[in-house]
Amino acid sequence: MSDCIFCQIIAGDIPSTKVYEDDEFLAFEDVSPEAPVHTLIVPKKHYHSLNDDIPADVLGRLYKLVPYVAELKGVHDSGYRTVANTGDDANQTVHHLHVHIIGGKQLSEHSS
Ligand code: DGP
Repeated sequence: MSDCIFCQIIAGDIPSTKVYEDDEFLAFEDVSPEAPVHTLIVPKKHYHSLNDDIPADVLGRLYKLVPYVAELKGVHDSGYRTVANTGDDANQTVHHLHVHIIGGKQLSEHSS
């Protein structure tokens, strides 16, 4: 989608700091990090959110990437939080499915 920021990042039209890339997914640093590690993983194919009809194998590969990217970022063993905000009440601001990987410090007990 041409008006989607993450599609423009995937296309290389908006610069990003890449952490990982393959044919199907891109991981890059969040522009407004909430913690020392704050990386986003996105499918290159545009889905608005988890509410879309996403094939289970795509979701499976996306979430299988999480510990790999966490390893690349050095938080695999120390721990990290994954967040996939969906819709307005969750403050989803970019309507392209993405998983946040947040870590590198002791996080608050609850996220609400
Ligand atoms: P959310 O939709 O609330 O789950 O989070 C979207 C995240 O995307 C937010 O943490 C900031 C990040 N973000 C927004 N625009 C850009 C951008 O242009 N570049 C990068 N690297 N991150 C962005």
